[in-house]
Amino acid sequence: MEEVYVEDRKTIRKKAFIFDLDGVLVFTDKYHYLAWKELADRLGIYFDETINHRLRGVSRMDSLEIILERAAESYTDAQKEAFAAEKNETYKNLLEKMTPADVTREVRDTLAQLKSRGHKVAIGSSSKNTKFILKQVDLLDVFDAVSDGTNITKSKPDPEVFLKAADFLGEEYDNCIVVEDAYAGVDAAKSGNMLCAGIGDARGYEKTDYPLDTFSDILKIAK
Ligand code: B16
Ligand code: MG
Repeated sequence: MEEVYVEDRKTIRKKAFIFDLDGVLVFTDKYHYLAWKELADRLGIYFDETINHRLRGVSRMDSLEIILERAAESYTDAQKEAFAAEKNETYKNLLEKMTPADVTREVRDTLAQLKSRGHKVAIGSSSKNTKFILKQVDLLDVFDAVSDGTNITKSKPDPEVFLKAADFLGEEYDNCIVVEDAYAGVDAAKSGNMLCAGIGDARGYEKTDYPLDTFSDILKIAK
């Protein structure tokens, strides 16, 4: 009897959605680029848009390591910490320019629709600036939970950020659908035993369960 009840409850349970931030809800890669470029130029290290693309979904320190691949000298951990802090200062000054107009009507309406259909929604982002960005674009109150770079020890492709988001929501992992734009994020979702919808770069990735042509396509998979 108990087993039937549990099974029934599972089948009627609404999926929860966990959204990556950068590249899905907002587009801050241009600001990351400008901030890393300023640092790289000061250090005399070559940096371009192609290298910047490799930084998508990757943590701040891992991003720095990618940039330093082209450095002529090696740096101490203390110097690397200082470089990352310097970049973040520049980046945060650029983020100050963001306003609610940086989130499309399509994104806002889709999130509202999901919530009105009874789905929980959370953020799963590598960024330590997540709450600052959400505040700038007036999305902070929309989410039931926020898991970000401040509450994890391992960044994507490790699933920790998404597992924490599910824990914060009180959801089982296999009842969550992650929405991602980066390969590292899709890998993280899949190794966390979650379903994954892919937009942008991740749309064509073979590990993506639901390719999205446009953000509102999420409503087609919201059951
Ligand atoms: P921060 P996401 C990621 O955000 C960005 O895609 C990635 O480029 C950045 O290095 C990372 O956040 C860390 O950001 O320096 O602000 O802590 O895509 O996981 O939302
Ligand atoms: Mg992303």
